[in-house]
Amino acid sequence: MKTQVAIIGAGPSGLLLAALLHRAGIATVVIEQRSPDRVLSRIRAGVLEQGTLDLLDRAGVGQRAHAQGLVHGGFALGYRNSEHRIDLHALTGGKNVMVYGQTEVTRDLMAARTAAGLTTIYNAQDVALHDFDGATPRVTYRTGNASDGASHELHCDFIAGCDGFHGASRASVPANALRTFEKVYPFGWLGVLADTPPVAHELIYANHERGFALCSMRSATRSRYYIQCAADDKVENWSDAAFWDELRLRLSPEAAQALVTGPSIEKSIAPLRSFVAEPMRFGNLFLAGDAAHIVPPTGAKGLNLAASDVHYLSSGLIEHYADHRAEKSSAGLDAYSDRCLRRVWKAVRFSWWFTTLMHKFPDGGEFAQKVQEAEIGYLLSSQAAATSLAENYVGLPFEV
Ligand code: RFL
Ligand code: PHB
Repeated sequence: MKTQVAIIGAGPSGLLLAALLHRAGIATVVIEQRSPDRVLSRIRAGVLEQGTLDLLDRAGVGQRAHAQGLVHGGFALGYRNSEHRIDLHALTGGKNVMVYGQTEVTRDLMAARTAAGLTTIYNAQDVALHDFDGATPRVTYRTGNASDGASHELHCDFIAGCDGFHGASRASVPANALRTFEKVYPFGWLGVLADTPPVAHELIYANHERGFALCSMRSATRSRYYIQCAADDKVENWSDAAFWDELRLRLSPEAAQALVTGPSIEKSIAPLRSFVAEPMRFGNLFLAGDAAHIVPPTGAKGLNLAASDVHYLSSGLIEHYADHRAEKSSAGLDAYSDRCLRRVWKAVRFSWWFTTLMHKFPDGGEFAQKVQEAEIGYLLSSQAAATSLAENYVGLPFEV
């Protein structure tokens, strides 16, 4: 089999890239390790920046987000028994974010791909990348069951590694060609999804002496809540009742009173880490999204960074294929890694800062605790400090 761009991974990065390239007449094959249901069962991001929404529109898949997504012009910062509103809209000169789940973004992209009759190979096993340092890259994989599955080979011009943090793409780059930077935080997030009305119209990010809590949502009838937990905690340790009790303790009395509880429909623990791999290009292999970088979810930046990588990669590839000269333009592709990394590091900084501000650090000591209190006090009393938070939260601009 032959295509122009082989895309590894059918998460939001891979499917969005495929949709943008399809609009420009570029052929892609998407190869995914899991089943479509498994991909859609992951409950992850909830907040989209305007730039991400613009890209969904450009890919022709933004209609349902506009119809069903919730536009938020602010969020609440919970601290010392009360909530303080951060007015994103006023502080950024009119910008908002949209609350629309990653699962729905993925579902919309999958539906558009199916409607266009394009190939996604699900349940691919032993996905391996070859010869991407030369002009004729290949991807091999197997389909069918483990013992008698059929082997396949896909030839392409470029490979896009969109297969997340644990994928095959970054792992196939020689170690001496890669520099990695990592910070693992000494706690995780325990998340619960429930068919209950959200506690408030906007998100609440709460700093509490018992640990961080976040009240988010998916719709007017579906809530998503998180509480900081120990890094080695297990979901089995948390009954629904224990989760709701702990969440209530970390909210203001008014919010605790307003909280509507119900049975969880999903419960999971996510570790928190910051990670960047540099560069994001190796010959004709390009890494995008979580395959290249991870941020802790506090700043709501992971999916949005994946989208900005895809923006730069799709424009580089479109420019390359649109050029009909024998020596094709590669300016956009050559600039890809540096352009992405400049925006990635700003989001890494912001996500680290907001995580440090809002969580209880088990071995932080009294000095760190005092500095955290002073910083929250500063944020709540200084328009300059709140503006910096708001500008980063709604998303820094893409480079042109
Ligand atoms: P994904 O979503 O991990 O998709 C990668 C896909 O590749 C497949 N795969 C392979 N396919 C073929 N061969 C292999 N060897 C493969 N290995 C893996 C996988 O099955 C999968 O389908 O990466 P992608 O597309 O780069 O998307 C990144 C986002 O998923 C991630 O950054 C966000 O979810 C992060 N995140 C948030 N981001 C935001 O922008 N806003 C948020 O509000 C937000 N909240 C969150 C989050 C992440 C969280 N967790 C669980 C870490 C909240 C949480 C709790
Ligand atoms: C979510 O709704 O899942 C969500 C919202 C904001 C975050 C992280 C996760 O910062």
